[in-house]
Amino acid sequence: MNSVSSGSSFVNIGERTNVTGSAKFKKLILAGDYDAAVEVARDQVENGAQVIDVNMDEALLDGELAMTTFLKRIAAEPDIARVPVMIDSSKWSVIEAGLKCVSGKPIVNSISMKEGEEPFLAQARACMAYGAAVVVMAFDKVGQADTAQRKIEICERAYKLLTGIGFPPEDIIFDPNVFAVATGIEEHNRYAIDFIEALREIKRCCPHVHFSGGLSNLSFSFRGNEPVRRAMHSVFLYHAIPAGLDMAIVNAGQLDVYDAIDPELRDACEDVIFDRRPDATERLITLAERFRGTDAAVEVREAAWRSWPVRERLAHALVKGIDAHVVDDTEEARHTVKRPIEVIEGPLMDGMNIVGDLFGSGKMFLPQVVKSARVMKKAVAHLLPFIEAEKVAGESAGKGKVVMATVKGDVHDIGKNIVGVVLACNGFEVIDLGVMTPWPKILEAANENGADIIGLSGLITPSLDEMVTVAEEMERAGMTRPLLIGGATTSRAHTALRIAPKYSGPVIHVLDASRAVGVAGSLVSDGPQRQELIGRTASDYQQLREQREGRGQSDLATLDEARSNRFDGDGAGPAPKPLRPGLHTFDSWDLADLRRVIDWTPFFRAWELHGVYPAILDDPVVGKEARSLFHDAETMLDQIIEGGWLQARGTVGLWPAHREGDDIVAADKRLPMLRQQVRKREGRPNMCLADFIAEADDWLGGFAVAIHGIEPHLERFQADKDDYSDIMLKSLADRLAEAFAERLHQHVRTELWGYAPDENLSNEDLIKERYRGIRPAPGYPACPEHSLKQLLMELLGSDAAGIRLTESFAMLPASAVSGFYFAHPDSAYFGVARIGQDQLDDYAARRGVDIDTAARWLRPNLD
Ligand code: B12
Repeated sequence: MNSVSSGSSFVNIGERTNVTGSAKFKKLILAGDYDAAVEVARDQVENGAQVIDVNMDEALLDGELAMTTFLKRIAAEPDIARVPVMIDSSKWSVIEAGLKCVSGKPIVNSISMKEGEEPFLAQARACMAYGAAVVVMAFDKVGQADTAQRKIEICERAYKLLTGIGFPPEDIIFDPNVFAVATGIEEHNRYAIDFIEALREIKRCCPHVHFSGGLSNLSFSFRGNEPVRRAMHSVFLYHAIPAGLDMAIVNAGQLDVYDAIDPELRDACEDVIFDRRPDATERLITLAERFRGTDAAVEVREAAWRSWPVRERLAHALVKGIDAHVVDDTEEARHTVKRPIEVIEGPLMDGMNIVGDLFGSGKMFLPQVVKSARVMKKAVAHLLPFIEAEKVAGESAGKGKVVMATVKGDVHDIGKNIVGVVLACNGFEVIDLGVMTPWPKILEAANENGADIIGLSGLITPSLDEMVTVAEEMERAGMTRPLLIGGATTSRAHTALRIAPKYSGPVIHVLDASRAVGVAGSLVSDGPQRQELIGRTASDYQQLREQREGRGQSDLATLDEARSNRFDGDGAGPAPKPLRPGLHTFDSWDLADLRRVIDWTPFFRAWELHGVYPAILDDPVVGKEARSLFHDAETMLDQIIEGGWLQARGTVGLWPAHREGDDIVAADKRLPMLRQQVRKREGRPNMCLADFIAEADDWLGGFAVAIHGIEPHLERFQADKDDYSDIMLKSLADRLAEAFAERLHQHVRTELWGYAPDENLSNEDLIKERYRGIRPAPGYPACPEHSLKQLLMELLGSDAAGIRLTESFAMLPASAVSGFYFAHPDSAYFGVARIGQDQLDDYAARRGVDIDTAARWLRPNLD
């Protein structure tokens, strides 16, 4: 339940497939439009419902018929049928009819003791016979339980009766009745707090049970005021979940992040829920009017800070990342100084210094810094025309100038952009040349702008060579300015061994954005720290080189020896013939479907928030920022999906294949694979992907996926100086690309190849790769040579997922993944690691290229 930030295993029960709660659903069912009604269910599941509540209690309907028709229809939809159904009716006959036609474990909503204990137990026995869990309402012959004491007393009695007939306690879900609060009737004031208190006590005295509740009742007196209802529900859940509430019937999309709710409204809701003051209802009613028709969670209120002096307002806006007033405030500040540049040098830089200090001391996190940068950029953009009008040439607003670029052949730039933003926040002027930048352009830009530093970025290994080229060209041009190296594929070792020796100026590898500021700061300072850093790094790198020279390389087996120690998987026989061999193209895979299988942990890592999702949302240090970032990500995903911003295109091929030595021959194309050569312990094979393919009559799959359509949106964000949204969209597109690779692989296993038709895995299982088969990608350690992408694309046809390869075999669009499918039951990932000259020669011959080219492509595996 991320939207209310509990991070627990809370379950949302979708409430739209209920004729009593949804006018739209009722209309569809009354009209017999079951196709459209099924879509309502799908929509719920896509929007995060983990159970769907189905209710057909409508006087004009044959409830039993409607229930069974609908349940049968959704049972035939795999993406809906994977979530349990809650059969909801006040009529037992409708429930029983429903129980007869659900597969999987159903939940009955509900039974109670309102007719007495005997009928209650009879219904419970019937549920038990169907293996169903039951919602037990706190209701007896006297009526619905309203006080904490009555709730506890009824639930305890029901628990004893149910466990007495052998009903599994973990299948009991108590609903202790959520009633409306803030109704103006004094007796209602304790309804919410009584519910929460009762949960705690029932949980204690009835072990293993679960709790559910219908949330909409709570805010009934605020009908028509959605923002206030959402806030009340979110606040209520925030407190009820830790007390034991496991699930609730709720529209998951209509909850707010607790921390993002306007504090005044949040307090007022808490006053009501906890019955904290006699005038709580009155105050909430008064306040509610202010929020009618607004979005309480995101509204940036005109708070006290708006009356502060302009310098302080600017600092506050920068630190908090609020851009709503920054242009007005900058304009006001401009009138208080002689020259517009002084606004930048004065209040704006003061604000950014605070941001830099907070980030440097770990009190502020990257997403906040990026939001601050957006405010700064807007302010500077407003001032620029005035500064230019003054025509004072050669003036720089910052500490120093950095020219940054992702090198030729490489396409990814999230990391570089983050570094750029962080440097800009710390007073540097950053000239970002974007991606696929050839070296002449980098040198030219550095000269033209009088840059103090050049920074290079690269994601894939071929970029390492390109960085060496840039260093060589800087040397040839007689440059002396420092060269910074960064990006996922770079390392201190590669920088020391290969790049630094080519350039006599300072060369420094920078691990991440937070370190970039210190390094760049020292490099532009006049003080001793510049020489200190340069000297320290140079001797550090020298030491590394000496160590490498002195150190004997790990012992390699000869290629022949490695081959005779191959992995023998032939016992398993060839893979089954795919149900649908050949090529399959998907022009626009449903993004809402992909959203469900996103692996969020790398998303947070990209924003330098370290931790595993979902636990990160509750992390004591970064939890608050993680929740806020996640909220923004979810909001943008809604926009991406609803606005059709992006398209997921994919191609799959399933080809007859066989092994010839270390080559895989698929559909007559030879794919040379690399074999581990590092000597292994006794009994450990020297692996090669070809080992997973039989010598005859086997099958190999291949795929490419890409997320298209990002450019106009990035352009819009760039025009709006909005780095935060720019980086957010790119990182979401990457997540969607990876989710698509995961989802397509699942589709292949269960349907296209079909060797695992009954596989039914949760997202966590998918992330942990608990399935048969692997999908190594060219560039990943089992298959490290990037040029195989060329062969893969040829196999996949002329327009595989609309992907184009650069000269370094990077894929465009940037959010793209491609790889091979192996179905062998023992197939597993491994790293090829270092190979010998014998394998290099052999590979060059098999791949049909000269040794130099092969050596260039395999450089990281040769060192
Ligand atoms: C997420 C991810 C993806 C995502 C998105 C990539 C991205 N965001 O850039 C997707 C799914 C699209 C992807 C695809 C591929 N990936 Co990938 N991917 C990763 C992963 C897991 C994380 C990269 C990431 O986003 N990090 C977060 C960002 C913010 O960090 P960053 O880019 O490193 O930047 C930070 C620092 O490096 C530094 N920095 C960066 N630039 C600069 C510049 C300067 C001047 C300075 C000072 C500092 C600096 O500061 C940044 C902020 O802290 C890495 C593995 C890993 N753990 O690094 C593999 C990895 C980068 N991918 C890899 C590969 C091979 C691929 C593919 C080729 C696979 C394929 N065949 O499909 C494709 C290529 C895509 C393409 N378009 O061509 C390899 C690359 C190594 C190699 N052998 O070439 C890696 C290292 C995995 C591995 N272990 O093999 N990938």
